[in-house]
Amino acid sequence: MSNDSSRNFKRTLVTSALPYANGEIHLGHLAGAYLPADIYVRYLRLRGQDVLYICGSDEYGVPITLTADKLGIDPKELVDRNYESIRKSFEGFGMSFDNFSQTSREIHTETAQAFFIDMHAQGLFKQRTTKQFFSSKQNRFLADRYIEGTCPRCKSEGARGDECESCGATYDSIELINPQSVLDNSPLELRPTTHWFIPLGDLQEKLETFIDAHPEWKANVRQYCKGWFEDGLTDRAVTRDLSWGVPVPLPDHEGKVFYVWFDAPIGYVSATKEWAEAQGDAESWRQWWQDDETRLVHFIGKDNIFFHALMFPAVLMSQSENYILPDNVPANEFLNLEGQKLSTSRGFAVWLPEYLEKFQADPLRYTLARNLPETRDVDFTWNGFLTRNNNELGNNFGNLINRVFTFIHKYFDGVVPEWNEEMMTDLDRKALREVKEDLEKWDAHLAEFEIKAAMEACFHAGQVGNRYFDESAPFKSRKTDLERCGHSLGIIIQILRHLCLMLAPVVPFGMEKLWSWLGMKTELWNNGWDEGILDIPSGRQLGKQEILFPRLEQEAIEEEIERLNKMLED
Ligand code: B3M
Ligand code: ZN
Repeated sequence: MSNDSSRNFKRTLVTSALPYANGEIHLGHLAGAYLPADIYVRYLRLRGQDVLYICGSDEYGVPITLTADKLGIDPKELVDRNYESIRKSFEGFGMSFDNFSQTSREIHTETAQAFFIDMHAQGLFKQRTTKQFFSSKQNRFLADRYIEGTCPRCKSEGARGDECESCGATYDSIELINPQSVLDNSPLELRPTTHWFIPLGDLQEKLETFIDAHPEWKANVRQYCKGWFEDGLTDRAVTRDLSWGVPVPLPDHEGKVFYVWFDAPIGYVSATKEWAEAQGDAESWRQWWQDDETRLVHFIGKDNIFFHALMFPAVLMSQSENYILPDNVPANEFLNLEGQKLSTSRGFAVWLPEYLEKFQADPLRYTLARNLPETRDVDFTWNGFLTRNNNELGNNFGNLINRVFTFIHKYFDGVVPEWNEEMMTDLDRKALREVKEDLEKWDAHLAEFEIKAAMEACFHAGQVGNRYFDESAPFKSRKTDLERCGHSLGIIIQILRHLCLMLAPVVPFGMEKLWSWLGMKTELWNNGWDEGILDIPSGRQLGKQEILFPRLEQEAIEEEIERLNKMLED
């Protein structure tokens, strides 16, 4: 591979941010942490690299208990339900995780607790007592999200625990006037409570050295880190007074659990352990986390940078056992929808389960991949989706594939016609050279996480294929020079083989089919590259094709646009 940094590594561990099990997946999630990671992982598999792709749902935190309370069900029931639904829609979208776990599983409790105990035993945490609101009626401390009162600034009522919706002020909940529980309006009192803090301030120098060693990281990630260093890192509590979470594994600390951002990233480790156990080699997780020849890559959205670039590395470097640190944290910016910010609370989003009820995964994967928020926020529009599907996926790629296969089946019994060096013209050579160069560019860009640029090269190769088809005109030579006609088709089959490699990580459903129609013997996702870069010889029997990327009519998206418009009016 062209990537310099990958040369010293034996294997790559890729993670996508663990989605909160508090609702469904929407397009914003996909464009941020999921599709780019899946494309990258499929690319590595295609290139024959040893890669493990880990994810799972993030199942603790206050929003989960709030939702569960509202529905009158147990938090565990809620997260199990949501887990199942998220897992299913990721599967429909073609996410190729090696393991998709849950942080509410036993293996995660054990793993997260072991991380905590290790740091505690080394005396690395600071213990501090602060005052927090307590409901004597419910006999528990309340998180900010459960507290309401009079705004300390504008004095309006019904202000939330840490911010006022009337005046927009944010504050510490202890400043709130007449604090009450949102659950039963009972009055609250301040009581002392003890928590453990990770001393990020003390670790700042080490973290700066770590970030400085990665000038190749995306500018946005480095920029954010620089800002936090300038402000100075502060101690962060890793525990909370809640009932839903990983229990703090110390005596006499009932009612205390880990702060969800402490345990969630450890979920990557737990999910790897779970995977290793399922493989029948429980200890093999170590090679993915504790061997310096493993490269760790976290795909996330920009709102998760702090925790993946600083907080989790701080935890990893504080363990007494050796853990590798992330080699890269390719964070994406945000996706907007029809020119507006997504809003999950208002439901202004495109939800994956609903999308999959009506459409195929490939067109969405393609559309998002062509317009990823790699360096700036981008906009998704349904009309853009339609155009990409019909003009690019359909015309530039699908039609070309379909025309060539139809032609070969009709006039050459579906066998790759004779094509050879003696018959090569400048036109043939130029086309083959161009797609080869596109493939090389594609490869170099993907190795650097530059998916959009890789897609440009792929799109260009499609244009080369179409132009070659028109200019070599087998549909004319068929009547005048059947040998020339066959030779041209042989060349186009080579072009399709290039396209198949380049499109495979992005539209895997379609390309797995094309791969088999091309009569490839090896598994696409197990170093298919090595076969894919070789000529497809004359005489090979091709499979029977079908339409890969059907056209979509305007009506198909009208309903979606209307639904969103209505939501904006409400
Ligand atoms: N669940 C936040 C998010 O989905 C959080 C990520 C955890 S990654 C360890 O944006
Ligand atoms: Zn206010």
